[in-house]
Amino acid sequence: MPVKDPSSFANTSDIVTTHLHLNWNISFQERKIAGNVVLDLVALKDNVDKVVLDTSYLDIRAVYVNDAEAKFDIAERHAALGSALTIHLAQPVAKDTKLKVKVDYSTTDKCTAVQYLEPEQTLGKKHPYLFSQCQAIHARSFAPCQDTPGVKITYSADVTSPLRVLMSALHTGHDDAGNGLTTYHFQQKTTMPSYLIAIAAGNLVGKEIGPRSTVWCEPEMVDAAAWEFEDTEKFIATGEKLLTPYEWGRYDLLVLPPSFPYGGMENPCLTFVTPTLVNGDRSAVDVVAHEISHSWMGNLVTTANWEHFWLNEGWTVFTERKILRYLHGELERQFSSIIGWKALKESVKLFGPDSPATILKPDLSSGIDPDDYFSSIPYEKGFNLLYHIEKTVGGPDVFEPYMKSHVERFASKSITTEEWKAHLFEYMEKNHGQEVVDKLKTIDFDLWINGKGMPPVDPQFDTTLADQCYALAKRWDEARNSDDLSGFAPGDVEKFTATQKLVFLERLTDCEPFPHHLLAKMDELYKMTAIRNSDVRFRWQQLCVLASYKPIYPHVVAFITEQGRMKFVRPLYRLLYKAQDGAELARETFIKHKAFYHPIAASLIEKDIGLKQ
Ligand SMILES: *[C@@H]1O[C@H](CO)[C@@H](O)[C@H](O)[C@H]1NC(C)=O
Ligand SMILES: CC(=O)N[C@H]1CO[C@H](CO)[C@@H](O)[C@@H]1O
Ligand SMILES: [Zn+2]
Repeated sequence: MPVKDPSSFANTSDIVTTHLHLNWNISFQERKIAGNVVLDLVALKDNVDKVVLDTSYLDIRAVYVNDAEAKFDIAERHAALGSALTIHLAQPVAKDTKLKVKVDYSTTDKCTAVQYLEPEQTLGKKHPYLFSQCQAIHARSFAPCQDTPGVKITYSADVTSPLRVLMSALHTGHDDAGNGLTTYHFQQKTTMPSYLIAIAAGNLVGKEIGPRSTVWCEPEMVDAAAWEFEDTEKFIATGEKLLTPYEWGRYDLLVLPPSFPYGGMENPCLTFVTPTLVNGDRSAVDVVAHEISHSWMGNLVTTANWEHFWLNEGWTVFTERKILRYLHGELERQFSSIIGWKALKESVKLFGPDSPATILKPDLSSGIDPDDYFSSIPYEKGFNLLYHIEKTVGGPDVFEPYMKSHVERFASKSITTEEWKAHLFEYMEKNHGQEVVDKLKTIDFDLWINGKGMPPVDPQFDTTLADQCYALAKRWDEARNSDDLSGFAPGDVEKFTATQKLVFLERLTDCEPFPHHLLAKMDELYKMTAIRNSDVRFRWQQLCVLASYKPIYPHVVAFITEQGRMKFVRPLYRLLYKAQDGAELARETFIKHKAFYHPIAASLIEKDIGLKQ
């Protein structure tokens, strides 16, 4: 029986979904999806007299149970969680009874899962586009369902659209539906949580990049994207070596339009990625290593509810850095971990070290929107806990076989932190005996899992690859008290990789805000404003806005209105809002471009700059 999910109304302790089928008609003109969902359910106990589903801003027309029209009611909306749809069964059913529930409905203009783009917002400018993002609790706004990661389902879909449709499933064929429409058929045979249902439709073309991988995007970008992501198969093969055979058949990538709010989303068979990764230098493909790692961590072994989200993300970051280690060595893993630590420090600072949002396993029972707690904390505090365990139990030789056992033990399940920990102890005792269990017991798990603020242990990562970046940052920090800048030259950063530039800038943002003449000099010598790598561009703009350096403001406005990745736009909006003469500019920019952003991003930015509570 699934554990209670504070972010869902579904009565999953009574009855659970096993399969979900979507019959959808897409209308770009009306900006809606209309059709029905068919749920296969099975009762877990006797005397079940209703089915409660999650919905959000849906227009529900009729409900059928085993083909007979059924009574239903829709509860008043909960601000974050949406409206419970209660379907009354004509007769109570006994344990193990199977039911087919069909709901006729359509989405509305308030749908938070789907963003519709006008042709002008796409690369080709000729066709509209739509894409979904369901994590954490938005699947309920495009289909009534038991919207909890505690329930794992297979799914299928028949989607009729004037433009090509892709989903997080295998494409099994398509038929001409007349009037210039095509019906696309999909099937996902591996069980997965509802938040991984995903769709995109638009002028999409594919280019093969590996034996099981195709890159999809608008034709204007497909060659650049195929080149950027050429290493995809290497990452998958490394994941398989480390863990278990890849289960999902295909691993395709979809490069989204610029308003996609995340770096990537691990939708099965079809990872969604931001176009900000396509830099022409393969410098940001670690996001692909991350999304591939989700094929095991998150998609196969899934969090039971959003309080244990770190089991998805902490484990995925840990696996992603293992892939880095296999391909580029331990020093690269350490370097990447240093960058993660910095992101963690910033998140803790943003929420405040005493904020409940800094807890690895936060309490969501008050009905808070899980999106409000989204940050680096589950990713990096989670990573650091696993890294600390790895060091404590004897390093990779002991830990890597355990990772595999974790996947084998929990594949196709949804688990809690407590279940994870019990298996960890069980595994170590069985394979390494009391000595290693005693080592594990030296770890203060309660403090790691339930404590606020930074992790209780400083990881002391190896700084070999960071030292040059730190040394250069130190020279600039010291130059603030000197008139002589002749010691700096373009050659200082000539041999730096994009990541080293990033770490150099990150170090500078830890210093006091810089005097403007130093920022001007740095830009003149290192051409910082012109760098296209999005992470480096972001850090440079952050450094300048922290110092209220006004020449950067127009570049910031350009960057936050040409892409909508929350990792970049949210901190820049917040900083601009606080910077000298920046508050008006931040608000004006947002109001003018609100329609550009994905609904999830827009709602959070509004909170960031005080336009909404
Ligand atoms: C989709 O639209 C067509 C044409 O209007 C209609 O016949 C069909 O029933 C619709 N499908 C669904 C699932 O609503
Ligand atoms: C999660 C869950 O099971 N919720 C509810 C489903 O309905 C029963 C009976 O009304 C409740 O007791 C559950 O709490
Ligand atoms: Zn992730």
